[in-house]
This record gives sequence, C-alpha cells and structure tokens, in this order.
Amino acid sequence: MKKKVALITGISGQDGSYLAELLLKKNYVVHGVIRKSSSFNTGRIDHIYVDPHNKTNFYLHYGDLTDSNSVYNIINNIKPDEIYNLGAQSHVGVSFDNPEYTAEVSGIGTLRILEAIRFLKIKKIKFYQASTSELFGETYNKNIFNENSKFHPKSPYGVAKLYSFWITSVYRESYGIFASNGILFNHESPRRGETFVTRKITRFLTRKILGSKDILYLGNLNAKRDWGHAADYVEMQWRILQQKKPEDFVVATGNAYSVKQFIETCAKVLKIKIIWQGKGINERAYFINNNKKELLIKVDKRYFRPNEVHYLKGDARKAFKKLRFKPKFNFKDLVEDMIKHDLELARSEL
Ligand code: NAP
Ligand code: F7E
Repeated sequence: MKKKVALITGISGQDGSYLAELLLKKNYVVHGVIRKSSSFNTGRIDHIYVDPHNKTNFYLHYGDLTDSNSVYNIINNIKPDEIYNLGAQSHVGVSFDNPEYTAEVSGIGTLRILEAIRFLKIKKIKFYQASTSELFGETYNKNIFNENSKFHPKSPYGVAKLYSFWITSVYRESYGIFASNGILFNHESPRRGETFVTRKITRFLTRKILGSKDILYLGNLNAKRDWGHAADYVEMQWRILQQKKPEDFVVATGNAYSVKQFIETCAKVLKIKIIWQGKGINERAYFINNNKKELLIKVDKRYFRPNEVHYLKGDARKAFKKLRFKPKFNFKDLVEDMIKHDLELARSEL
C-alpha cells in the first residue's frame, strides 16, 4: 500500500516533534519545514533525523511561512496527503513586542498555505490549522469554552490566530478544501520552550534542588490555564484529519490550575517545602531547607502582559465523543514527566 505523505510546518517545535514521531509510527512519509537560523534549531528532531530507519521516510526542507514562494514550492514538490500547519510565532508575550511579525507568520502564513492548496488544485490534501484557546481570551463569569463560544482575543497573537481560524473556515466553505481547526488549550511537555511558564518553572526548580543559587522571576501567578500533555494533543491533531468531513474541535482537559498551583505541584513532586509571603507585586516564595528560609521566586512586572488572559478552561466533549479523546496524562502526570526530564537535564549540566 502507498504510504501517506504528511507535511508539517513548525516541525522543530514542541508539537511538530511529537507529531513527526507519531506519524512515522503510523508509517507515514514525513516532510517538515525548518527555518534558517544562525544557531541550531533542530534539537527536538535530531534523534528522528539520524535514525537510520527514517532514512527514506523523513525529509526536512528550508522554508518560511513569511515566504509565499517557499510555501508554494514545497507543497508543489511534495504534494502531501495531509498538511499540519503548526508553524507560528507562538509566544503570547512576545506578540506584544513583535505584533506585525506575529501577524505575518501566525496569521497570513496560514493564508499562504491555503492559497497554494487552492492554486495547485490538489484535491486530496487535508489541512490542519493549529488554532488556540487564546481565541477565547476574555472570560465571562469563569465559563468553560467549547466550539460555539464567543471569541475575544486579547493579544496580537490571539488576533493573528483568529484570522487563521476564520480563513481556514472560509477556504473550507468557499473552495471545498478539507480544512479543520483544532482549538487546542495549553499543552506542555519536557519539550516545551523554556520561555513558557511551565517549563520556565520546571527548569528552574530542578536546577535549584541541585544547588543553583538563582532566583526565579515570574509575572502573573494567578493566571489559570487548562494544561494538557503535548503527546496526547498531537494524537488529536491526527485524528481531526482522519474524520470523514472537515470540522473544528476543542481539545482540553476540563481542569484549570493557576501558575501558583503549578509551582506547588512541582514542589510536591520534588518533595520540597515552599511557603508564600506577601501579596501582588510583593508576593514571594521561599524554599525551606534545613529550617533555613531561602528566597526562591519573586514577582517581576516585566513579565506582566499589557493585556492578560486570566482564566481558560475548555469543554472538549465533542472531541471526547467524536475523536475518542482519552488523554493518557492528567495534570500531576504532566508535572511529573516534566520534572523527571528536567532533573536529568539539570544533573547532566553539573
Ligand atoms: P513552538 O514550540 O513555539 O513551535 C513553533 C514552530 O514554528 C517552531 O518549529 C518554529 O521554528 C516554527 N516557526 C516560527 N516562525 C516560523 C516561520 N516564520 N516560518 C516557519 N516556521 C516558523 O509551538 P508549539 O507549542 O509546538 O505549538 C505548535 C502550534 O500550535 C503553534 O502554531 C502554536 O501557536 C499552536 N498552539 C500551541 C499551543 C500550546 O499550548 N503549545 C496551544 C494551542 C495552539 P523554530 O524552531 O525555528 O523557532
Ligand atoms: O503563559 C503567566 C502568563 O506563556 C501562561 C502558548 O503555547 O498557550 C500558550 O500561551 C500564563 C500567562 O502560555 C510568566 O501571563 C506568569 O497567563 O506559558 P505561557 P500562554 O500565554 O497561555 C496558548 C494556548 C497558545 O496558543 C500559545 O501559543 O502564565 N505567566 N509568569 C508567565 N508566562 C510566561 N511565559 N513567563 C512568565 O514568567
């Protein structure tokens, strides 16, 4: 049987690396788009690239979502069965500093792919768009968001992704392209970028218990997120494209925890005692070690965003039913997986 061919933008990112592994296990030929960078940016996929089993199944191409020709040429050369558009400037905080670039990559980048599919008239292509809970943004009475909830993005990233969400839907309706949005809530893993809050915390705490003298500076400790595991969520990305008809799905756990609760769960897993003192900008966490109190975490307003999404919790009943979504990791499993990985990493750095 002919192998299915998938193209992944953002293959060097957290989700891209897990998705590539999953599709290779499913016997796909996987092509990925990587960007030119002055330093190595393939750390998450090097193990796949060097594996001799993948010699004829795994290919990387230089391209960029801001470069229409590169997008068009890659799609035209590969003629994939499935395209997963995971490439993005994905950091909400950074999007306030680089709003135009974020719009180009995370918004218009999606249009560039859809236009290539339309222009090339490759009917078989199924397109997955990495949409996000940041589309919801504003929380009305701590509600729980599903596919019918109102969008109210609160960052340039959220707005860029809103454009991508709608242009995906418009190309589906207008040209009959099989194009679906996965509206995924936060998902983390040991491969999460180190400037996202969960990984920033697990990297810091695991170094700390091995003797680091550093202090961690964080922004809003009270923001709540619905955190799942990236390995579970990429499986849903694949399942969304295996449906008979293109549809949009929310993928979430249905549980929300604050940044502070994330820290406390890490502390439990590491079996360390921390106490909190002060309020607001003066809130601090201390590490109690041999009855001595050592400063651990300080709030730093440089990490506050001009506009914050305070609370996100998803209702994934549609995915539970239609995609048979059964996450393997709960919140504690996720924290344990990240801590275990980062402890080993911290030990290797000693
Ligand atoms: P990530 O780790 O930040 O990965 C983003 C990927 O996009 C990287 O491979 C990056 O390449 C690539 N990229 C950045 N700019 C690009 C450009 N101009 N052209 C081509 N590629 C570019 O993100 P992630 O966590 O894996 O998320 C995957 C996708 O899901 C993103 O679209 C994100 O916005 C969306 N999403 C994420 C979450 C979440 O909680 N993780 C939730 C909902 C939606 P480099 O490695 O070279 O930087
Ligand atoms: O922030 C607060 C911050 O940057 C989570 C992306 O994958 O998920 C991600 O976006 C919360 C926010 O993720 C720090 O203010 C406190 O309230 O880890 P984050 P995010 O903004 O939720 C969505 C679904 C995506 O689509 C995005 O691509 O934590 N926070 N202190 C902090 N955040 C960071 N980064 N750094 C801090 O020091």
